[in-house]
Amino acid sequence: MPLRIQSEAGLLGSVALVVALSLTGGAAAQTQPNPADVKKHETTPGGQYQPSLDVLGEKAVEQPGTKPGSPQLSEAEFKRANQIYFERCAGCHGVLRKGATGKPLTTDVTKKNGYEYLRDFITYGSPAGMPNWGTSNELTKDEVDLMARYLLNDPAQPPEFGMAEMRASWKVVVPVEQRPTKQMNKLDIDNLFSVTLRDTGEVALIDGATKQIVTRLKTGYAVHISRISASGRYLYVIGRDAKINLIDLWMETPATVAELKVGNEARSVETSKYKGYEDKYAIAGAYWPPQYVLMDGATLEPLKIVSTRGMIYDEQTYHPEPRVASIVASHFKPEFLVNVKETGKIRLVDYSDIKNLKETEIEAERFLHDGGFDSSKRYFMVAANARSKVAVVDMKESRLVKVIDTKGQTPHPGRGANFVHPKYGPVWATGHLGDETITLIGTDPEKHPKEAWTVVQTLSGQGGGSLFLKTHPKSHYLYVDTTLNPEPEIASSVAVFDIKDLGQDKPKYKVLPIGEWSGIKEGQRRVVQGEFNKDGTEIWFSVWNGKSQESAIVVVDDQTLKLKNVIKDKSLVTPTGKFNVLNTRDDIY
Ligand code: DHE
Repeated sequence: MPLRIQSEAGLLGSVALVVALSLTGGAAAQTQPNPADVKKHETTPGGQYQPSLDVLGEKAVEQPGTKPGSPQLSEAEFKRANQIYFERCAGCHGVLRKGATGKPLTTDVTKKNGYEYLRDFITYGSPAGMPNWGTSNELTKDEVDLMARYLLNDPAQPPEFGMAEMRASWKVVVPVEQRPTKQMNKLDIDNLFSVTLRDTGEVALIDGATKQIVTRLKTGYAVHISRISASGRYLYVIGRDAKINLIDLWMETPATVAELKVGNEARSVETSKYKGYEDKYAIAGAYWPPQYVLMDGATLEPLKIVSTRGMIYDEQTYHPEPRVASIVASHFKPEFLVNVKETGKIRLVDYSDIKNLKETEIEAERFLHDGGFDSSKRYFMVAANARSKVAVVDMKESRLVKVIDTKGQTPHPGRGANFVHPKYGPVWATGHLGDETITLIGTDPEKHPKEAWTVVQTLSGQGGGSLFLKTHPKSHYLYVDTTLNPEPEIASSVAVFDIKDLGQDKPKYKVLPIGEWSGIKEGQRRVVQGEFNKDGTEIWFSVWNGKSQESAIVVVDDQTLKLKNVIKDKSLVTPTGKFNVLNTRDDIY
């Protein structure tokens, strides 16, 4: 009997997208299927770019009892399987296995499908996005077997993280009254870059003019992003372990002045920017537990925790673990905009009265992820990535403007890129993980009402796997990375479009071989996230290599598109995101 491997939709949902792999052996014995069919099941860049909840995987959780008929796992096997589940599977299938971008893996579903079905599905993956864990050798045969058995048992319940845990983690390293009252160093703070050193759990502060590393600071595990307070004095850095470091840039040598953990897994942090509330509050969003936390801006004292559990915006069914994705601070009102991924709701949190907290809940689209403002900062554009849509919110009127189909697959804008198009006026741009499309959306309802909130143009870049694109008000170039493209040459270079030429048919781009310019010969040399200096005259790219390999930051002259500097240092391990103080503070992108 031939063994059949189904796509995710076919296996666990109702849509029958069945891909038969012509196997000759019996169902229990695995033999080699047709290589062309295996190829079809290989993971795409979008499939690879899913949350890995490593920190949660490390947490000790109670092993649920084995139900009659379910395979028994030893304590060691359960621990290992649980760790693999959180690192590899929970990002899509949910911490509680109730489904997110991937289908549910609760036992009512897994038991119906059975051990062999699960084993083969994990081995080969599916064209619908399930990675081919076995054939890619990411999991061994034994690990695949273990995971299939683990999934036939009830899910584990990871711990909550409430006020008691938060306060226990809270440290004020330097009390406010002992901090400087003026800037004590000679740094040009506006031109500092906070650089994520992902795998060492540090940020490096690099001077934008001299390109010297001012200092390196220990932060949370697999540190993720940096944000800057409205005054430019405080830097907030969050790690994937939900640890926030508050760094005072006024100190003689900038250092951490407070720390807090807001959960077990988190990705986003932001600070109040509305007039009268500068540096007053901070907010962080967690993946687990699903919640956001309002904090005192100068000490990180946790003030209020708000759960994001609730109903999915359209189906109105309960979701037990909707993660908090990007957060931005409004320039129009004392509000934070919080994107709740799985429920597809955007919550505008009014921080003017935290005791009597008011929220405006906007129905947007599921799988909200990253986004940024338009150039007027009145509108916020956020990608609902797994739905290939962008939702637009009017920050002045606190309402949804529109949900737009991006005409590409899996948009990933970072904060996006704003510029004035020669034909269509002001636009905001996003690249895509799933294909080469770069989508330009009109953002000026006053002077360009016909173009506003429609896709005015799509450009073709180097390929899929794009994470970030960037320009600057003073630049006439649009830079697009392709970090996760499977072709090494494409992943290690960026495409540059001349904005002046975008009125032509099929605009062409130049390729900057950033990886080659870095002089690094080993490794994958993935090029990621362009960031401008404060004057908008140069753009910095990270050359992101393995932890034990050499990495670098390559600086490009924006006028000439020529190499300007290569920043290398033994301590620059896995640099990824770079956050220029001025551009991050003022939302210039
Ligand atoms: Fe990020 C932003 C989530 C993997 C570098 N990333 C964001 C934001 C979210 C997010 C929700 C928006 C924050 C905001 O604006 O408030 N990132 C996730 C994930 O869930 C994911 C896919 C997997 C995971 O387990 O974390 C993930 N991110 C990565 C990386 O692998 C990257 C490329 C390298 C790294 O350092 O981890 C990466 N993410 C970034 C960067 C930003 C970001 C540089 C901010 C971009 C900006 O211009 O502001």
